[in-house]
Amino acid sequence: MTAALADAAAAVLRGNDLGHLTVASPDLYPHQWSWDTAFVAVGISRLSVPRAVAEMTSLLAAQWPSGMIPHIVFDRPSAYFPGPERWRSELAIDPPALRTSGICQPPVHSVALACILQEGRRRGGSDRRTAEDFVAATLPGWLAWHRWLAESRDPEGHGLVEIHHSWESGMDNSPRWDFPYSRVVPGEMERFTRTDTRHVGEVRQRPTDEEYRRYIWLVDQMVAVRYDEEAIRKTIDFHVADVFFSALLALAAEIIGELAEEFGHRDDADEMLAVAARFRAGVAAAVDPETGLATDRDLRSGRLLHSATLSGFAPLISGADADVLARQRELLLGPDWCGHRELRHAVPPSTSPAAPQFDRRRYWRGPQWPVMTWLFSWAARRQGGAELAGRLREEALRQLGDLSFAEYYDPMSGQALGSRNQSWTAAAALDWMA
Ligand code: 2M8
Repeated sequence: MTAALADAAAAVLRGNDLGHLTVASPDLYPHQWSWDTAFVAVGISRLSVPRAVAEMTSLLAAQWPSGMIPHIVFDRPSAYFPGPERWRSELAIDPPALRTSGICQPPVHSVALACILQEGRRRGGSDRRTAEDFVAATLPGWLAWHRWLAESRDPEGHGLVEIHHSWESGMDNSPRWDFPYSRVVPGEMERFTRTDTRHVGEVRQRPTDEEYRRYIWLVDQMVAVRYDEEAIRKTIDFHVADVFFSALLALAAEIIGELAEEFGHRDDADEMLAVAARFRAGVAAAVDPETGLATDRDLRSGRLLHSATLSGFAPLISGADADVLARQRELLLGPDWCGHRELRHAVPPSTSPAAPQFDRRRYWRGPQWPVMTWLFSWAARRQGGAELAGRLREEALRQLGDLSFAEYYDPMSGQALGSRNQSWTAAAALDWMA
Protein backbone atom coordinates (compact mmCIF):
# COMPACT_ATOMS: atom_id res chain seq x y z
CA MET A 1 0.00 0.00 0.00
CA THR A 2 2.73 2.41 1.03
CA ALA A 3 4.75 1.94 -2.12
CA ALA A 4 1.59 2.08 -4.22
CA LEU A 5 0.63 5.45 -2.72
CA ALA A 6 4.06 6.96 -3.38
CA ASP A 7 4.12 5.58 -6.94
CA ALA A 8 0.64 6.88 -7.66
CA ALA A 9 1.49 10.32 -6.24
CA ALA A 10 4.61 10.50 -8.38
CA ALA A 11 2.56 9.54 -11.44
CA VAL A 12 0.11 12.38 -10.75
CA LEU A 13 2.93 14.91 -10.61
CA ARG A 14 4.46 13.53 -13.81
CA GLY A 15 1.08 13.73 -15.51
CA ASN A 16 0.66 17.40 -14.54
CA ASP A 17 4.24 18.33 -15.49
CA LEU A 18 4.67 20.65 -18.47
CA GLY A 19 8.46 20.38 -18.27
CA HIS A 20 9.32 23.56 -16.43
CA LEU A 21 6.17 23.91 -14.35
CA THR A 22 3.42 21.75 -12.93
CA VAL A 23 -0.21 22.70 -13.47
CA ALA A 24 -2.30 22.77 -10.31
CA SER A 25 -4.64 20.11 -11.72
CA PRO A 26 -5.19 18.56 -15.14
CA ASP A 27 -8.53 20.17 -16.15
CA LEU A 28 -9.88 22.50 -13.48
CA TYR A 29 -6.64 24.48 -13.01
CA PRO A 30 -4.49 24.14 -16.14
CA HIS A 31 -1.92 26.77 -15.08
CA GLN A 32 0.69 27.46 -12.43
CA TRP A 33 -0.65 28.83 -9.14
CA SER A 34 1.56 30.58 -6.64
CA TRP A 35 1.03 28.73 -3.39
CA ASP A 36 0.33 25.45 -5.17
CA THR A 37 3.81 25.76 -6.71
CA ALA A 38 5.45 25.90 -3.31
CA PHE A 39 3.63 22.83 -1.99
CA VAL A 40 4.25 21.01 -5.26
CA ALA A 41 7.96 21.80 -5.12
CA VAL A 42 8.16 20.26 -1.64
CA GLY A 43 6.75 17.00 -3.01
CA ILE A 44 8.83 17.06 -6.19
CA SER A 45 12.02 17.60 -4.21
CA ARG A 46 11.52 14.05 -2.92
CA LEU A 47 11.76 12.85 -6.53
CA SER A 48 14.25 15.31 -7.99
CA VAL A 49 15.91 18.31 -6.43
CA PRO A 50 16.74 19.95 -9.81
CA ARG A 51 13.12 19.59 -10.94
CA ALA A 52 11.88 21.19 -7.70
CA VAL A 53 14.29 24.05 -8.27
CA ALA A 54 12.97 24.48 -11.82
CA GLU A 55 9.43 24.68 -10.44
CA MET A 56 10.30 27.55 -8.13
CA THR A 57 12.42 29.24 -10.79
CA SER A 58 9.55 29.36 -13.25
CA LEU A 59 7.29 30.96 -10.65
CA LEU A 60 9.88 33.55 -9.74
CA ALA A 61 10.21 34.49 -13.43
CA ALA A 62 6.66 35.83 -13.20
CA GLN A 63 7.43 38.16 -10.28
CA TRP A 64 6.14 41.69 -10.79
CA PRO A 65 8.60 44.61 -10.73
CA SER A 66 6.99 45.62 -7.42
CA GLY A 67 8.09 42.32 -5.84
CA MET A 68 4.64 40.71 -5.87
CA ILE A 69 4.47 37.05 -6.85
CA PRO A 70 1.23 36.78 -8.84
CA HIS A 71 -1.32 34.13 -7.95
CA ILE A 72 -1.59 32.60 -11.44
CA VAL A 73 0.96 32.46 -14.28
CA PHE A 74 -0.67 31.97 -17.70
CA ASP A 75 1.87 30.47 -20.02
CA ARG A 76 -0.38 28.65 -22.46
CA PRO A 77 -3.87 29.11 -23.87
CA SER A 78 -6.69 27.41 -21.98
CA ALA A 79 -10.39 27.70 -21.26
CA TYR A 80 -9.76 28.63 -17.60
CA PHE A 81 -11.85 31.59 -16.49
CA PRO A 82 -10.84 34.26 -15.60
CA GLY A 83 -7.87 33.99 -17.96
CA PRO A 84 -5.38 36.65 -19.08
CA GLU A 85 -8.00 38.48 -21.18
CA ARG A 86 -9.93 39.37 -18.05
CA TRP A 87 -6.95 39.96 -15.76
CA ARG A 88 -5.14 42.17 -18.30
CA SER A 89 -1.91 42.36 -16.31
CA GLU A 90 -0.32 44.14 -19.27
CA LEU A 91 -2.32 47.23 -18.29
CA ALA A 92 -0.63 47.45 -14.89
CA ILE A 93 1.22 50.70 -14.23
CA ASP A 94 4.41 48.68 -13.82
CA PRO A 95 3.54 45.49 -15.73
CA PRO A 96 5.10 42.04 -15.34
CA ALA A 97 7.06 40.44 -18.18
CA LEU A 98 4.69 37.46 -18.38
CA ARG A 99 0.89 37.27 -18.49
CA THR A 100 -0.34 36.70 -14.98
CA SER A 101 -3.24 37.45 -12.68
CA GLY A 102 -3.00 40.70 -10.73
CA ILE A 103 -3.30 39.52 -7.12
CA CYS A 104 -1.20 37.34 -4.83
CA GLN A 105 -1.58 34.30 -2.57
CA PRO A 106 -0.13 33.34 0.83
CA PRO A 107 3.69 33.26 0.96
CA VAL A 108 4.49 29.62 1.59
CA HIS A 109 7.45 29.74 -0.79
CA SER A 110 10.13 29.85 1.85
CA VAL A 111 8.75 26.63 3.30
CA ALA A 112 9.56 25.11 -0.09
CA LEU A 113 13.03 26.69 -0.10
CA ALA A 114 13.76 25.20 3.32
CA CYS A 115 12.49 21.76 2.27
CA ILE A 116 14.43 21.76 -1.02
CA LEU A 117 17.57 22.77 0.81
CA GLN A 118 17.09 20.09 3.41
CA GLU A 119 16.47 17.41 0.79
CA GLY A 120 19.46 18.57 -1.31
CA ARG A 121 21.72 18.33 1.70
CA ARG A 122 20.34 14.96 2.70
CA ARG A 123 21.12 13.60 -0.76
CA GLY A 124 24.46 15.41 -1.01
CA GLY A 125 26.65 15.74 -4.12
CA SER A 126 25.21 17.68 -7.04
CA ASP A 127 21.78 17.88 -5.39
CA ARG A 128 23.31 19.73 -2.50
CA ARG A 129 25.07 22.17 -4.82
CA THR A 130 21.94 22.69 -6.93
CA ALA A 131 19.84 23.50 -3.88
CA GLU A 132 22.41 25.79 -2.28
CA ASP A 133 23.20 27.62 -5.53
CA PHE A 134 19.51 28.10 -6.16
CA VAL A 135 18.82 29.61 -2.75
CA ALA A 136 21.87 31.86 -2.97
CA ALA A 137 20.97 33.08 -6.47
CA THR A 138 17.26 33.69 -5.88
CA LEU A 139 17.31 35.03 -2.33
CA PRO A 140 17.03 38.68 -3.52
CA GLY A 141 13.83 37.84 -5.41
CA TRP A 142 12.25 36.10 -2.42
CA LEU A 143 13.33 38.92 -0.13
CA ALA A 144 11.66 41.43 -2.44
CA TRP A 145 8.42 39.42 -2.29
CA HIS A 146 8.29 39.37 1.52
CA ARG A 147 9.32 43.01 1.70
CA TRP A 148 6.54 43.98 -0.70
CA LEU A 149 4.00 42.14 1.45
CA ALA A 150 5.21 43.73 4.67
CA GLU A 151 5.23 47.23 3.19
CA SER A 152 2.36 47.34 0.67
CA ARG A 153 -0.04 45.09 2.52
CA ASP A 154 0.53 46.43 6.01
CA PRO A 155 1.57 50.04 5.40
CA GLU A 156 0.66 51.11 8.93
CA GLY A 157 2.56 48.28 10.58
CA HIS A 158 -0.30 46.53 12.41
CA GLY A 159 1.17 43.09 11.86
CA LEU A 160 -1.79 41.92 9.77
CA VAL A 161 -1.82 41.48 5.99
CA GLU A 162 -4.66 43.11 4.11
CA ILE A 163 -6.15 41.39 1.08
CA HIS A 164 -8.29 42.74 -1.72
CA HIS A 165 -9.91 39.57 -2.98
CA SER A 166 -10.77 36.30 -1.25
CA TRP A 167 -8.74 34.53 -3.96
CA GLU A 168 -5.73 36.07 -2.24
CA SER A 169 -6.55 34.14 0.92
CA GLY A 170 -6.60 30.88 -1.07
CA MET A 171 -9.84 29.98 0.74
CA ASP A 172 -12.12 31.57 -1.82
CA ASN A 173 -15.64 30.98 -0.47
CA SER A 174 -14.85 30.36 3.19
CA PRO A 175 -17.50 31.59 5.66
CA ARG A 176 -14.71 33.96 6.77
CA TRP A 177 -15.66 36.18 3.86
CA ASP A 178 -19.47 36.05 4.00
CA PHE A 179 -19.83 39.42 5.70
CA PRO A 180 -17.36 41.38 3.53
CA TYR A 181 -18.94 39.88 0.41
CA SER A 182 -22.42 40.86 1.58
CA ARG A 183 -21.17 44.41 1.05
CA VAL A 184 -19.83 43.79 -2.46
CA VAL A 185 -22.66 44.72 -4.82
CA PRO A 186 -21.65 44.34 -8.47
CA GLY A 187 -22.91 46.97 -10.92
CA GLU A 188 -22.89 46.84 -14.72
CA MET A 189 -20.16 44.51 -15.88
CA GLU A 190 -18.90 42.71 -18.95
CA ARG A 191 -20.60 39.32 -19.33
CA PHE A 192 -18.67 36.15 -18.53
CA THR A 193 -19.10 32.39 -18.57
CA ARG A 194 -17.76 30.20 -15.80
CA THR A 195 -15.74 27.17 -16.83
CA ASP A 196 -14.91 25.71 -13.41
CA THR A 197 -18.27 23.98 -12.93
CA ARG A 198 -17.62 21.79 -16.01
CA HIS A 199 -14.83 19.98 -14.21
CA VAL A 200 -16.47 18.82 -10.99
CA GLY A 201 -19.01 16.08 -10.35
CA GLU A 202 -21.71 18.44 -9.07
CA VAL A 203 -22.05 22.21 -9.20
CA ARG A 204 -22.58 22.43 -5.45
CA GLN A 205 -18.95 21.52 -4.81
CA ARG A 206 -17.93 24.94 -6.17
CA PRO A 207 -18.77 28.56 -5.20
CA THR A 208 -22.17 29.91 -6.28
CA ASP A 209 -22.81 32.09 -9.36
CA GLU A 210 -23.55 35.00 -7.07
CA GLU A 211 -20.12 34.59 -5.47
CA TYR A 212 -18.46 34.40 -8.87
CA ARG A 213 -20.09 37.66 -9.98
CA ARG A 214 -18.52 39.31 -6.96
CA TYR A 215 -15.15 37.71 -7.62
CA ILE A 216 -15.10 39.04 -11.18
CA TRP A 217 -16.42 42.43 -10.13
CA LEU A 218 -13.37 42.84 -7.89
CA VAL A 219 -11.04 41.83 -10.73
CA ASP A 220 -12.62 44.50 -12.94
CA GLN A 221 -12.21 47.06 -10.15
CA MET A 222 -8.47 46.36 -9.97
CA VAL A 223 -8.01 46.48 -13.73
CA ALA A 224 -9.82 49.84 -13.76
CA VAL A 225 -7.06 51.39 -11.63
CA ARG A 226 -4.32 49.51 -13.49
CA TYR A 227 -3.35 47.56 -10.39
CA ASP A 228 -2.14 50.63 -8.57
CA GLU A 229 -1.96 49.36 -4.96
CA GLU A 230 -2.73 52.76 -3.45
CA ALA A 231 -5.78 53.21 -5.62
CA ILE A 232 -6.95 49.66 -4.96
CA ARG A 233 -6.82 50.24 -1.22
CA LYS A 234 -9.06 53.26 -1.63
CA THR A 235 -11.56 51.89 -4.14
CA ILE A 236 -11.86 48.13 -3.81
CA ASP A 237 -15.10 46.83 -2.30
CA PHE A 238 -13.36 43.94 -0.49
CA HIS A 239 -10.75 45.07 2.01
CA VAL A 240 -9.94 42.69 4.82
CA ALA A 241 -7.13 41.91 7.30
CA ASP A 242 -6.46 38.17 6.81
CA VAL A 243 -5.16 36.48 9.94
CA PHE A 244 -4.14 33.21 8.26
CA PHE A 245 -2.18 34.99 5.52
CA SER A 246 -0.54 37.03 8.29
CA ALA A 247 0.48 33.87 10.14
CA LEU A 248 2.00 32.48 6.99
CA LEU A 249 3.92 35.70 6.47
CA ALA A 250 5.24 35.46 10.04
CA LEU A 251 6.40 31.90 9.40
CA ALA A 252 7.76 32.69 5.93
CA ALA A 253 9.67 35.79 7.00
CA GLU A 254 11.24 33.85 9.84
CA ILE A 255 12.46 31.16 7.44
CA ILE A 256 13.71 33.74 4.91
CA GLY A 257 15.45 35.52 7.78
CA GLU A 258 17.20 32.29 8.77
CA LEU A 259 18.24 31.67 5.17
CA ALA A 260 19.48 35.23 4.75
CA GLU A 261 21.57 34.83 7.88
CA GLU A 262 23.00 31.55 6.68
CA PHE A 263 23.83 32.93 3.23
CA GLY A 264 25.56 35.98 4.65
CA HIS A 265 22.93 38.70 4.24
CA ARG A 266 23.04 40.04 7.76
CA ASP A 267 20.90 43.16 7.31
CA ASP A 268 18.24 41.34 5.34
CA ALA A 269 18.14 38.69 8.06
CA ASP A 270 17.51 41.28 10.77
CA GLU A 271 14.84 42.94 8.67
CA MET A 272 13.00 39.67 7.98
CA LEU A 273 13.16 38.49 11.57
CA ALA A 274 11.62 41.82 12.59
CA VAL A 275 8.86 41.30 10.02
CA ALA A 276 8.27 37.83 11.45
CA ALA A 277 8.00 39.19 14.98
CA ARG A 278 5.60 41.93 13.88
CA PHE A 279 3.19 39.53 12.17
CA ARG A 280 3.45 36.95 14.95
CA ALA A 281 2.36 39.66 17.36
CA GLY A 282 -0.43 40.73 14.99
CA VAL A 283 -1.76 37.18 14.92
CA ALA A 284 -1.48 36.77 18.69
CA ALA A 285 -3.45 39.98 19.23
CA ALA A 286 -6.20 38.71 16.93
CA VAL A 287 -6.98 35.69 19.11
CA ASP A 288 -10.40 35.91 20.69
CA PRO A 289 -9.92 35.02 24.39
CA GLU A 290 -13.37 33.49 24.55
CA THR A 291 -13.24 31.09 21.60
CA GLY A 292 -9.45 30.71 21.50
CA LEU A 293 -9.58 31.23 17.72
CA ALA A 294 -7.88 33.98 15.71
CA THR A 295 -10.18 36.36 13.86
CA ASP A 296 -10.02 38.28 10.59
CA ARG A 297 -11.13 41.90 10.42
CA ASP A 298 -13.19 43.71 7.81
CA LEU A 299 -11.30 46.93 7.15
CA ARG A 300 -14.23 48.70 5.46
CA SER A 301 -16.48 48.50 8.51
CA GLY A 302 -13.89 47.79 11.22
CA ARG A 303 -15.88 44.73 12.20
CA LEU A 304 -14.24 41.59 13.60
CA LEU A 305 -15.07 38.54 11.51
CA HIS A 306 -15.73 35.67 13.88
CA SER A 307 -15.83 32.36 12.08
CA ALA A 308 -15.15 28.79 13.08
CA THR A 309 -12.81 28.09 10.19
CA LEU A 310 -9.27 26.81 9.79
CA SER A 311 -7.95 30.36 9.88
CA GLY A 312 -8.78 30.44 13.58
CA PHE A 313 -5.74 28.23 14.09
CA ALA A 314 -3.36 30.82 12.65
CA PRO A 315 -1.15 30.76 15.80
CA LEU A 316 -0.34 27.11 15.12
CA ILE A 317 1.26 28.35 11.89
CA SER A 318 2.95 31.52 13.09
CA GLY A 319 4.06 30.18 16.44
CA ALA A 320 2.89 31.67 19.73
CA ASP A 321 3.32 31.44 23.48
CA ALA A 322 3.25 27.90 24.87
CA ASP A 323 -0.16 28.32 26.54
CA VAL A 324 -1.76 29.62 23.34
CA LEU A 325 -0.28 26.74 21.35
CA ALA A 326 -1.43 24.21 23.93
CA ARG A 327 -5.00 25.54 23.90
CA GLN A 328 -5.09 25.62 20.11
CA ARG A 329 -3.82 22.04 19.81
CA GLU A 330 -6.44 20.87 22.24
CA LEU A 331 -9.16 22.71 20.34
CA LEU A 332 -7.99 21.35 17.00
CA LEU A 333 -8.11 17.76 18.23
CA GLY A 334 -11.34 18.36 20.16
CA PRO A 335 -14.98 17.51 19.39
CA ASP A 336 -15.71 20.57 17.23
CA TRP A 337 -12.81 19.83 14.90
CA CYS A 338 -10.71 16.73 14.21
CA GLY A 339 -12.38 14.86 17.07
CA HIS A 340 -15.94 15.45 15.81
CA ARG A 341 -17.78 12.16 16.18
CA GLU A 342 -19.09 12.06 12.62
CA LEU A 343 -15.74 12.52 10.89
CA ARG A 344 -14.40 9.68 8.80
CA HIS A 345 -10.79 10.84 9.22
CA ALA A 346 -9.47 12.94 12.10
CA VAL A 347 -7.96 15.74 10.00
CA PRO A 348 -9.02 19.40 10.17
CA PRO A 349 -12.17 20.32 8.23
CA SER A 350 -12.04 23.75 6.55
CA THR A 351 -15.03 24.84 8.64
CA SER A 352 -16.04 23.33 11.99
CA PRO A 353 -18.84 20.76 11.61
CA ALA A 354 -20.36 22.42 14.68
CA ALA A 355 -20.72 25.78 12.89
CA PRO A 356 -24.00 26.77 11.22
CA GLN A 357 -22.16 27.63 7.98
CA PHE A 358 -20.66 24.15 7.69
CA ASP A 359 -21.37 22.58 4.29
CA ARG A 360 -19.69 19.22 3.96
CA ARG A 361 -19.41 19.22 0.18
CA ARG A 362 -18.89 22.84 -0.78
CA TYR A 363 -15.26 23.74 -1.36
CA TRP A 364 -13.81 25.83 1.51
CA ARG A 365 -17.01 25.67 3.59
CA GLY A 366 -16.49 22.28 5.22
CA PRO A 367 -14.46 19.71 3.26
CA GLN A 368 -11.03 18.56 4.39
CA TRP A 369 -8.10 19.67 2.25
CA PRO A 370 -5.08 17.33 2.44
CA VAL A 371 -2.72 20.18 1.60
CA MET A 372 -3.94 22.10 4.66
CA THR A 373 -3.45 19.00 6.80
CA TRP A 374 0.11 18.86 5.46
CA LEU A 375 0.69 22.54 6.25
CA PHE A 376 -0.56 22.18 9.83
CA SER A 377 1.49 19.05 10.31
CA TRP A 378 4.67 20.68 8.93
CA ALA A 379 4.16 23.79 11.06
CA ALA A 380 3.42 21.67 14.16
CA ARG A 381 6.74 19.91 13.78
CA ARG A 382 8.52 23.26 13.53
CA GLN A 383 6.66 24.70 16.52
CA GLY A 384 7.48 21.78 18.82
CA GLY A 385 4.27 19.82 18.26
CA ALA A 386 5.70 16.55 16.94
CA GLU A 387 2.86 14.52 18.41
CA LEU A 388 0.19 16.57 16.61
CA ALA A 389 2.25 16.40 13.42
CA GLY A 390 2.44 12.61 13.62
CA ARG A 391 -1.28 12.18 14.27
CA LEU A 392 -2.24 14.39 11.35
CA ARG A 393 0.12 12.56 9.03
CA GLU A 394 -1.19 9.16 9.99
CA GLU A 395 -4.85 10.12 9.51
CA ALA A 396 -4.12 11.97 6.27
CA LEU A 397 -2.37 8.96 4.78
CA ARG A 398 -5.44 6.85 5.53
CA GLN A 399 -7.58 9.44 3.77
CA LEU A 400 -5.26 9.48 0.75
CA GLY A 401 -5.41 5.70 0.49
CA ASP A 402 -8.24 6.02 -2.07
CA LEU A 403 -5.55 7.14 -4.57
CA SER A 404 -7.81 9.78 -6.12
CA PHE A 405 -5.56 12.64 -4.92
CA ALA A 406 -8.65 14.77 -4.67
CA GLU A 407 -8.58 18.49 -4.12
CA TYR A 408 -10.81 18.04 -1.04
CA TYR A 409 -12.83 15.37 0.77
CA ASP A 410 -16.27 15.09 2.33
CA PRO A 411 -15.38 14.88 6.05
CA MET A 412 -18.27 12.57 6.91
CA SER A 413 -18.31 10.08 4.03
CA GLY A 414 -14.65 10.42 3.05
CA GLN A 415 -15.75 10.88 -0.57
CA ALA A 416 -13.33 12.58 -2.97
CA LEU A 417 -14.53 16.04 -4.12
CA GLY A 418 -13.46 18.79 -6.50
CA SER A 419 -10.63 18.02 -8.89
CA ARG A 420 -8.94 14.61 -9.04
CA ASN A 421 -5.17 14.29 -9.44
CA GLN A 422 -4.64 17.65 -7.79
CA SER A 423 -0.91 18.34 -7.75
CA TRP A 424 -0.61 19.66 -4.20
CA THR A 425 -2.48 16.64 -2.81
CA ALA A 426 -0.03 14.30 -4.53
CA ALA A 427 2.89 16.42 -3.32
CA ALA A 428 1.68 16.21 0.28
CA ALA A 429 1.44 12.43 0.00
CA LEU A 430 4.96 12.18 -1.42
CA ASP A 431 6.46 14.27 1.32
CA TRP A 432 4.68 12.30 4.02
CA MET A 433 5.84 9.03 2.50
CA ALA A 434 9.50 10.04 2.22
C1 2M8 B 1 -8.65 27.54 -5.91
O1 2M8 B 1 -8.77 28.87 -6.42
C2 2M8 B 1 -8.88 29.20 -7.82
C3 2M8 B 1 -8.74 30.71 -7.94
O2 2M8 B 1 -7.50 31.12 -7.48
C4 2M8 B 1 -10.16 28.79 -8.48
O3 2M8 B 1 -11.10 28.34 -7.79
O4 2M8 B 1 -10.25 28.90 -9.72
C5 2M8 B 1 -8.26 27.68 -4.43
O5 2M8 B 1 -8.43 26.47 -3.76
C6 2M8 B 1 -6.82 28.17 -4.30
O6 2M8 B 1 -6.41 28.18 -2.97
C7 2M8 B 1 -5.86 27.30 -5.13
O7 2M8 B 1 -4.58 27.85 -5.11
C8 2M8 B 1 -6.34 27.15 -6.58
C9 2M8 B 1 -5.53 26.14 -7.39
O8 2M8 B 1 -5.43 24.92 -6.70
O9 2M8 B 1 -7.72 26.75 -6.63
